[in-house]
Amino acid sequence: MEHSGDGSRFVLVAGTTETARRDGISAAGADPELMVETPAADAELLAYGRPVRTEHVPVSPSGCPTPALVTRAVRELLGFEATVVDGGLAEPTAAPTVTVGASVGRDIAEQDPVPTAHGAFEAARRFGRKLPADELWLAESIPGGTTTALGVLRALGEDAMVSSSLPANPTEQKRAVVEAALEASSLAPGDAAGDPKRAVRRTGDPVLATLAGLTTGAVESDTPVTLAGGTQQLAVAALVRHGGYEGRLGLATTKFVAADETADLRASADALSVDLTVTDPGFDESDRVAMERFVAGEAKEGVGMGGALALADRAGISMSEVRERFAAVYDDLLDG
Ligand code: AAM
Repeated sequence: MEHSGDGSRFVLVAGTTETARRDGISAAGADPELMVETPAADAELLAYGRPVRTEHVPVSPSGCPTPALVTRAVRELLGFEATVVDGGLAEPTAAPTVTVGASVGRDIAEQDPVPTAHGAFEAARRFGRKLPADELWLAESIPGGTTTALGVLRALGEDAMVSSSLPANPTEQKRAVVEAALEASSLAPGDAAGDPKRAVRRTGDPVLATLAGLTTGAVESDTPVTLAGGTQQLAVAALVRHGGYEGRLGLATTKFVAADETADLRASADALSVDLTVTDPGFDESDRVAMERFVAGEAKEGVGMGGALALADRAGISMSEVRERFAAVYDDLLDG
């Protein structure tokens, strides 16, 4: 693997929320049983390019591969440094991980779903403050994560809507789950404004807590941060803003999220003063099934795909090279 040497470090926070067990809420795995393993497998794909301790390459119920394969393809082309933080994994991973004390998030309609939120936030903050890098690109993998992101946005009083790994966003189901979550914590929308740790503990997930801590720590030591991902990263931005940070925050995502009319990414990014970069891998120029599934609105984003594409673009790597490498990574794993 070549090294770009520009000091960009990619950090994947991988974890779980039992909110993903609800039928029809997520496509970040073939079924709710397999979804439990998705973040552990995504971490291995980023680190090694293949599952090692996990059994499967995550795919959606209709066969869309995990966006981790796109991020991995860019990593093979660029050679950026990558670190995985355990943001509440439910299954073992063979990827080396940094621990911050996060544990599995429970369903947000239960009481106190993320008891490790405060500790994980603070440990991640200390890590983010010291982590050597000229700039950080922060990514996530957590099935059900758009629903918990909605929970956090509502608890903070932000009216942004979230996207989905499914082509048809189950927005009504998400709203109902979030309403139940607020009720279980005796919160009205906006009650946790200015109190990000409370919001993420009561209606969020351990990955959001960890990402918010990492971002807060990084900017405290003047390391620029780009949040790599879609509307879950908007929730991270909201947490960091409600923590009092008013400086620069970047967000890099794919055109699949930007084109999702059930979420209004651009307006929400503006409202949070986030600098938005939208990338287009040109998958519509391919007739490969894996890329067609993304064009059909599946997956859309995840494991920092939009950020990886932005890094490729900045390094002058063409999207056709990225597509070629993605196809090679895919063939090696899923067709071979
Ligand atoms: C992560 N791994 C994935 C994947 N994601 N593997 C396959 N498909 C995906 N979409 P939702 O809230 O609908 O579950 O969407 C969020 C999840 O989808 C996150 O885990 C994100 O990284 C992505």
